Amino acid sequence: MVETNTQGLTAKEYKTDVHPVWCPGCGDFGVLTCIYRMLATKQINPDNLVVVAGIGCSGRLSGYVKSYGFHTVHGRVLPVATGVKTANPNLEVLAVGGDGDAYSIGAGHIPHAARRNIDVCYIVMDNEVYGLTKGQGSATAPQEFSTGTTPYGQMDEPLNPVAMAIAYDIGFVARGFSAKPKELTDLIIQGVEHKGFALVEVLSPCTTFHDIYKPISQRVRFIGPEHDPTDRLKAFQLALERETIPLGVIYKRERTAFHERARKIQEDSIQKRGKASVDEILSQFQ
Ligand SMILES: Cc1ncc(C[n+]2csc(CCOP(=O)(O)OP(=O)(O)O)c2C)c(N)n1
Ligand code: SF4
Repeated sequence: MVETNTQGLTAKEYKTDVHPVWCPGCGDFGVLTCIYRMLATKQINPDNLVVVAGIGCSGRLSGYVKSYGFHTVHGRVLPVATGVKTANPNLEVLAVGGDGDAYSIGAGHIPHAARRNIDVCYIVMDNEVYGLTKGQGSATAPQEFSTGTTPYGQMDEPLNPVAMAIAYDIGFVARGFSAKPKELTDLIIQGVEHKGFALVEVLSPCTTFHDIYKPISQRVRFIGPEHDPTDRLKAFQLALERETIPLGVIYKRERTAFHERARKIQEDSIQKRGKASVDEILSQFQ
């Protein structure tokens, strides 16, 4: 059980002294605000919180939250978050990063985090571009998006992260929009409360290299109460929708988390073979 505090911290009190270096209007500001609000709502003790961040503009986020932080190498958020949570399951572990970090270089880690069902909420700030390196197309960039390195548009088709997440059977899959902070805060709260791996895919536009606020705002819609997120086929239908961009909890499945299974295996093996020190185990191989 993750420890909470009773000190009544406000959202503002989760800010650090480091001022965000993001460009004016960057969607990541909205995501950061929602994270502060989630932390205040849940009264998470900063001493008990670890924010693991990828590389990119979005990766700066770990420096802005009063917590332990780990600014990893590019695309390695999930392995680090898995290690932190497994070593100390009492910690609340938030993983954050961009679409380049998550769905390009780091994409290979997602199915395994899903299989293991690590108890980590992963917030991906998807701006369809590599912001930090000045605007190359990422794995979610639409084909018509031309950049300095791809002046005739993207050669590859974009990934659909929500469909991919449902296919990998991630236990909590939601999509939010940085310009809808009330709803996004609620999604992040639900993602953190989910006991297992949660992916909150956030449309978080890059105002400098790929400003898609307007077209996104015109297409988003909130999923109604008629949607049953435990229905995987219906979840796929929402993920594949093209006319609009559905926002909300798209897919849910409860199952045992990785650290719980690891503990069970540990207990079973102690019961079967007894406790031994590392030295005693190593001595068997000498
Ligand atoms: C191994 C490695 N390859 C490439 C880079 C260069 N690099 C830094 S950030 C980045 C992409 C960032 O894009 P994204 O994850 O979408 O984050 P954003 O800046 O858009 O928030 C790349 C390719 C790197 N730092 N490390
Ligand atoms: S370059 Fe784009 S993603 Fe990076 S801080 Fe500026 S607006 Fe945000």
